[in-house]
Amino acid sequence: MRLYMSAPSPFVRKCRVVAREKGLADRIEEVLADPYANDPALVAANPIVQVPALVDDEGVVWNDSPLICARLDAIGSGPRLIPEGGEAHWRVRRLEVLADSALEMGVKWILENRRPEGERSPSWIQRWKDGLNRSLDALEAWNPPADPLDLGAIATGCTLTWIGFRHPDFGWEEGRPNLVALRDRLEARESFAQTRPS
Ligand SMILES: N[C@@H](CCC(=O)N[C@@H](CS)C(=O)NCC(=O)O)C(=O)O
Repeated sequence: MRLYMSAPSPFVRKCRVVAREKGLADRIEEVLADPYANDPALVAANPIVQVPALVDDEGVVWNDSPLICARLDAIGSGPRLIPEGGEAHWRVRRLEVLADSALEMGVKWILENRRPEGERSPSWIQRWKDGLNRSLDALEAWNPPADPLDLGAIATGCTLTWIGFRHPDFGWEEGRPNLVALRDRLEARESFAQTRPS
């Protein structure tokens, strides 16, 4: 399999962590591709021109980190990161959506800042910041467990580290001790240590 990736992408990181946790790292070739430069290999593989994109051994393209992570969870070994049934299944998926949505707001904030001077919208930036703060408060109240590991916690960990990486002055840790503890426990895992954003 081939995973198109960029080193800083938190959505990519979710997939790389899952690949390692599920014993699939040796079966996946990680290929660097810059979506914003319309990397030709990525354009050819993925019509959406986003990373992550997974091309499996049959040449089938899998887009979007939730779908890719679910696929890797299904075909890999070890305990399921998305419980297969019952309320536990939906809890993990809801948590993943909340963590990914927080991340999306952090990404929109970055992209708005990358617009040329004069095209940036302070009101949109404020909206993304407020949304990010509210989502992080919801995650803090949720207080996801790090053990047993699941995809909701992985998504939350990837979001937290990326927010600190891209928005170092935002100070997300302030008043969120549960999330700080979760981040620290997850980052101590080998799968997280091998995939830190750079
Ligand atoms: N919902 C997607 C989001 C992926 C995403 O936003 N990737 C960014 C990099 S972090 C990207 O490729 N952006 C290029 C673009 O949107 O043109 C997922 O979960 O995989």
